[in-house]
Amino acid sequence: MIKNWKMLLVLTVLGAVLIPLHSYAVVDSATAIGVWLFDDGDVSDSSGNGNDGELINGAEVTDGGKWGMALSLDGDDDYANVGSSDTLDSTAEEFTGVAWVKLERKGDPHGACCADDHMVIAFTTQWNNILNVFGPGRGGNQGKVEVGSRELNPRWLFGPTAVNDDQWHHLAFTYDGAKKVLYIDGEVDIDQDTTGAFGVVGVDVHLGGTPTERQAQGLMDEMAIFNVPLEQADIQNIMNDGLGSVLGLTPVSPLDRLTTTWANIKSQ
Ligand SMILES: [Ca+2]
Ligand SMILES: [Ca+2]
Repeated sequence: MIKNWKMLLVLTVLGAVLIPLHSYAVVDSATAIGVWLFDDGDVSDSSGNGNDGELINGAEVTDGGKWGMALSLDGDDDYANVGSSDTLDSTAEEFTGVAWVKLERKGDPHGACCADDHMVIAFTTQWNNILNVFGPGRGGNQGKVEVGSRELNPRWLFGPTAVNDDQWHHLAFTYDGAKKVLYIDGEVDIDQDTTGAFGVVGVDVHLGGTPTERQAQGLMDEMAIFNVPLEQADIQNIMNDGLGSVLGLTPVSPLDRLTTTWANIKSQ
């Protein structure tokens, strides 16, 4: 009886181990310009492009991420500065920015409408290629997500869904030269006809805030920038399986997993 039970468990585990392998590396990792997983306790770039970031004003990398560790931000002055690089420069018409966010509801606004927003990804300081969550200065629109860029027409737009509920939400902003699309938790929140090319050369990339305003309050994880517009299915794969798996950055040997699993079963 016990033997049968163990065999059933082994077969179940075999299936669970082998079937997900098909979902690995479904997005071409060469299209990822910067990938920040925070799992090494810092803002190192896993894309291979060397776009490592620096923690500013006390920003930390902590446990409690959506996957492993995450960027932790105090809502006061924290952010991460990735800086600029040849690979981050863009004069093209294609872009994707993705992030998991777990944002708190901020208190009373301190300054102008936008100063208390939660910036997620931005090429600042001219509000290029932004993924931004509205703060208390936005009144009834607090918590809604804004995407866009100064060079585009129209420039920016926010959608109907609020995300500042201290729960994890997956955000993705894509632009393909004809439309800008915002996905929240894998579903379309904005789909707007848009034209224009990016003109961000030598512009610093900031995560979780900017040097002067819009410093987010909460956690961010699995952040990345791509030089292509990802499809909805890609976004959903990233959300469900994690960037490391979808980009093939964290390959797991099935043999290692089986050996470990079998050892665990035998020891019971
Ligand atoms: Ca601080
Ligand atoms: Ca992480």
